[in-house]
Amino acid sequence: VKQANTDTVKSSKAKEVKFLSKPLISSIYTADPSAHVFNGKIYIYPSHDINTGIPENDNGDHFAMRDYHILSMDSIGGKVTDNGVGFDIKDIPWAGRQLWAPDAAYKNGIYYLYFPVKDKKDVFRIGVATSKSPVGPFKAEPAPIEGSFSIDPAVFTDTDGKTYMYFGGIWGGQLQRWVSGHYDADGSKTDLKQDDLPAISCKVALLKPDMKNFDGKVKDVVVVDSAGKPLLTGDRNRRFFEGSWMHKYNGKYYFTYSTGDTHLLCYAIGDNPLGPFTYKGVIMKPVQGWTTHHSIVEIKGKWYIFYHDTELSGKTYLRNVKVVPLQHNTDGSIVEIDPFL
Ligand code: FUB
Repeated sequence: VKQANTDTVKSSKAKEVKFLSKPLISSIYTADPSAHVFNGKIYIYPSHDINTGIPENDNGDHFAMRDYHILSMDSIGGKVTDNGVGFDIKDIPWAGRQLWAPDAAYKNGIYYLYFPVKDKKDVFRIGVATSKSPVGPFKAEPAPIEGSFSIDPAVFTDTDGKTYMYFGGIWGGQLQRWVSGHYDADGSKTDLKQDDLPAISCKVALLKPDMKNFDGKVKDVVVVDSAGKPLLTGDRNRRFFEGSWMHKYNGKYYFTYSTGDTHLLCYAIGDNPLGPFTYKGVIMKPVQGWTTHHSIVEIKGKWYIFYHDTELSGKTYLRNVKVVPLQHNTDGSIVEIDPFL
């Protein structure tokens, strides 16, 4: 995530346009919506944006979120309930600052909340917390998931019961600082100036059956072009930046992600959850606001994309979540969405 604020320009322009969809909730600011259906009900696990007064910078310091409110609704278009604080940074023993985009999963009567937060050395790690209720309160494990780093966990359970975590984000999400396999505190702030190298990949790890540990090594999620070549760093309209998600449709694995500084949501298709994935196209054009982050979920036989923009505030760090239908064509391609009418 980067904080260059282009919102001022975009928000004044946005006053003249209509948005495709309305914010799901306006009493608090929410972002990065990870949506799931648990027991027939829709639950949304978003970031909870707050105004901290911290000046904007390229590391995203002003995204200094401190808790999560889990939202729920019985159906798309129905009443949205804010279930209050379900998890608080003060209850994470190892946390320093910046509680960013979460995800959740359910297994055997337990709900798992996965969250990225900077540790006390200012390094992003991913933690897990559990609850018997989908809306919390969640209790954090005493330490981050061993071997985890960076941001934006997205947890996918395949039809064979195996669960994978996709994670990572470059620039403010620090992924570029892990290319050696270890954290480089003095490493680059961005992926720029290395345009001819393969793009930095999103990461994926199989989760152990306990849902709290990685099973084996973290692997690269490689996105290739139609010729089978990995996308390059300079290919900024297509390369992975942050905010990944996985859904399975007609036996194919759809890896979707944000291109960050070019503000697109893209998709790439593979034959197995570990990839490689072949780049296919854009699923959503830029929204109002710098960041773009989504989840895709099937609800009662129809597919939806949850995302955020800055309609309510016009400020890049005070976002609001939305939902619109997502359409797969018969050939497996996805219909590109324009978030403005
Ligand atoms: O909400 C903080 C960060 O902004 C997320 O982790 C990124 O995906 C971007 O949406």
